[in-house]
Amino acid sequence: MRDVELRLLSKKEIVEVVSSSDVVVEILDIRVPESLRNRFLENTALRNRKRLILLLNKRDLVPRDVAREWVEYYRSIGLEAYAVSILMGGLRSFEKILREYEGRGKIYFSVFGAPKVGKSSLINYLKKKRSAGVSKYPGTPGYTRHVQLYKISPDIYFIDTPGVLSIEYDSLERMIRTAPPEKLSNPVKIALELIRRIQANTPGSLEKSLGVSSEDPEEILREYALKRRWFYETDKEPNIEEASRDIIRRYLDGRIIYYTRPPKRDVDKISGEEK
Ligand SMILES: Nc1nc2c(ncn2[C@@H]2O[C@H](COP(=O)(O)OP(=O)(O)OP(=O)(O)O)[C@@H](O)[C@H]2O)c(=O)[nH]1
Ligand SMILES: [Mg+2]
Repeated sequence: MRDVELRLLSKKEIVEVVSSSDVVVEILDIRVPESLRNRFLENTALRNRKRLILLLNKRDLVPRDVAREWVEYYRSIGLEAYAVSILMGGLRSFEKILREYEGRGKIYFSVFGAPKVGKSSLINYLKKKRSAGVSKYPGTPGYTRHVQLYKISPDIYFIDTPGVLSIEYDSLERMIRTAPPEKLSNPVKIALELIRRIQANTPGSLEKSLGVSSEDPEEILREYALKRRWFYETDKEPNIEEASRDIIRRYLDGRIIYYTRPPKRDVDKISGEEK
């Protein structure tokens, strides 16, 4: 059932699009960037000596210091990263990069990212901003026929990929992002794990966002269903499935405050001790 409509990029397609581009943009959700990184894409870009840019999007959903910590973290491991908010038009750093390339001949940017990180929003934003130069060319030599090319200025082209990146290392994010909440077959199990993560990373958030006071994840689901007056028709018990779907939806659209922080680098560890 799941995954039917989702078109995942194959490794072959990733390699093809990366080879056809000069700059590779990987969009991540700044709330959970590590869960959504795609190492295959990053390695392919770096191995092919392409400029790799991480756009940590949805900056508006996290506190300023958290955004800064993530940017510093990625820079500390040698990656070029910027915190942006495509929705709010907060893209100054990225637009500066685009300007660097103006007038230097044709340049191709490709945009990748897991589902719902903001890939289409970025392309739409850039197209609108430069509406005078917008045109769309389906398929050009070297790309798969589904790849689309957008011209956003006389020299700058964006390659829009026909699918999304697979989420390699986080099965919870994979489940949440590959089907709409109403189609999930096990929403309760997913919501319970999500609640545990929210409690561990942003304590106090569920109380604030949902108005629940329970601590136990299953109790939270019951309490929230009661509060919203969602009951099963059969036995009139609180409908925890509906509550689960609602919580998943609220996480996706940012109505629940939830974000992670970068791993702390262990300063006490003697360097070279572990590899
Ligand atoms: N809060 C916030 N939401 C954003 C931002 N950028 C995009 N979104 C929202 O994130 C959702 C997904 O955006 P899309 O542009 O459709 O994401 P996508 O990566 O193209 O998604 P798929 O095509 O499904 O893979 C939309 O509801 C956007 O409005 C942002 O900077 N902040
Ligand atoms: Mg899209």
